[in-house]
Amino acid sequence: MEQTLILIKPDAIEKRLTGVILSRLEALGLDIAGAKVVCATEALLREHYANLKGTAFVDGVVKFMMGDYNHLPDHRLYAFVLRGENAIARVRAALGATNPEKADPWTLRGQFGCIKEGVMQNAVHASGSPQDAAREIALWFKPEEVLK
Ligand code: IDP
Ligand code: MG
Repeated sequence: MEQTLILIKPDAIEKRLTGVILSRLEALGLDIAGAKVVCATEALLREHYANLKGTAFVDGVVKFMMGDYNHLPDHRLYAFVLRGENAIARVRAALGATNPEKADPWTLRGQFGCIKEGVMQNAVHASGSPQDAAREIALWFKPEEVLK
């Protein structure tokens, strides 16, 4: 059984899409094994996106993830651990491509994402590999916050 980290991003929170996104992922047969509201610090986000270090867009991504491009009263993100057979690949397929303008129209990013001010506002994060999932779940959740 695989686990994957999901983050509902500020654009989706602002548009009140959290329930829609979760329900689409639950419909894949995945279970919620962890759930929390997180006011992410810049340090946490830079650690989460360590693979983007040195790119021209990392600062914009971090600002976006802190809600700077949306109308939110705080830095909240909604974090989930979902689990199920082949959860990582199946959730990524449901999300679609990173660039919402290139994502297939039946995917979450294709339907709900957009590019604004040069920043990809792509609604939801999901781990890309088992190694990423393990690293990201440990970053966002304490062990006792995730069902065994
Ligand atoms: P992913 O979210 O599909 O796994 P990553 O390559 O891990 O994509 O990049 C993380 C996030 O950084 C993306 O979701 C997107 O918000 C942003 N990003 C990725 N590539 C670009 C780019 O070329 N320009 C602007 N933002 C990008
Ligand atoms: Mg990624």
